[in-house]
Amino acid sequence: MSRNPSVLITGASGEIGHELIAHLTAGDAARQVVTLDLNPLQPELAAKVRQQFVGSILDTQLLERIIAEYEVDRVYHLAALLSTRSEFSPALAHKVNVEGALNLLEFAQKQGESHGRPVVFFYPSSIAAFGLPDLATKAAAGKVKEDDFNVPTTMYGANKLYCEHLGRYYSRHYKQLAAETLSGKVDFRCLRFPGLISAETVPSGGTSDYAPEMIHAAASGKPYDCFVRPDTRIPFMAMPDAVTAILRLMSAPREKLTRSVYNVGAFAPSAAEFETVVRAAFPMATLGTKVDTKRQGIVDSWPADVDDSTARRDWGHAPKYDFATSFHDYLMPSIRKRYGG
Ligand code: AKB
Repeated sequence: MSRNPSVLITGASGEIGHELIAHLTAGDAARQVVTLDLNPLQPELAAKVRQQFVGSILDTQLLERIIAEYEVDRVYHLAALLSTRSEFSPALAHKVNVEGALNLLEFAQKQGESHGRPVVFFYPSSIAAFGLPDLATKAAAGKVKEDDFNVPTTMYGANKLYCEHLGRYYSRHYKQLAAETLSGKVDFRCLRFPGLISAETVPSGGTSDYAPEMIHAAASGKPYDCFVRPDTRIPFMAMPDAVTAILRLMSAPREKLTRSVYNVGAFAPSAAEFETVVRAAFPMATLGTKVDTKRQGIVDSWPADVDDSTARRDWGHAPKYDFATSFHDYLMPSIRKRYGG
């Protein structure tokens, strides 16, 4: 039983978890990290963490066991089914994305009541929480603010938007009719991520996956047909900037934060602009377009870009990589090493 302040990361074997573990376990600020995922961590990551639990966020007995063994004061709840997979299994998506998040918020509440300190809780929302009604409105809207167009068209987007409200409830209104004040034990902090691009992992089950899929396919010499139109435009971010944004938000003084949920952006190229830079990097790549009209409809409902001025003002969001440097300085060195060439 370890009563040292610990960090719990759910979905730790996923894209964001992969990079987050490396940051949280490095240097003098290293924290004791405990992970929970359906899939075991890769050995090099497993070696960095205090303990990995292989199991489900729906297993409340397992969560009770973690509460009994660890004193958690930070939760990074990354486990989720992404947008495309959620559309094929909407009831399962609700269980995992909503009931799972509720389980972790209850976990954090119990921990906060037990050790008396607020549990800082990170929750990754998504541009999928937005719903633009048509392409003309999307084009006219440009950079969308957090509170505009909150009408998601996917189960995943509805899950994300509702969990944003759940988190705000636990932070500010939890059991508001109880005799004693029980709210405030969870310090809920949330980022609405754009599409994320990692050099280390290829996402699965997302609808923004066309960009990372194109890059990794070209680098590995595989033909790839992009499933959205060339003019399709949504915001993206390099994975290192996503992790930096998480760490900056989580370490910001609570009094600096004017909201629980923040937009964060970096660059917003069209699919055609992605293809141009991929072709320039991999001239032999076999790239085409084969529009999946249903997945296209999802991406068309997402904003062309986001207004992240509040994040920049409140806690210093400042992505290191723009479109060009994300490709040339971040992706290409790692991808060439990974695939050779
Ligand atoms: C997805 O495509 O579902 C995710 C997202 C944009 O949240 N990458």
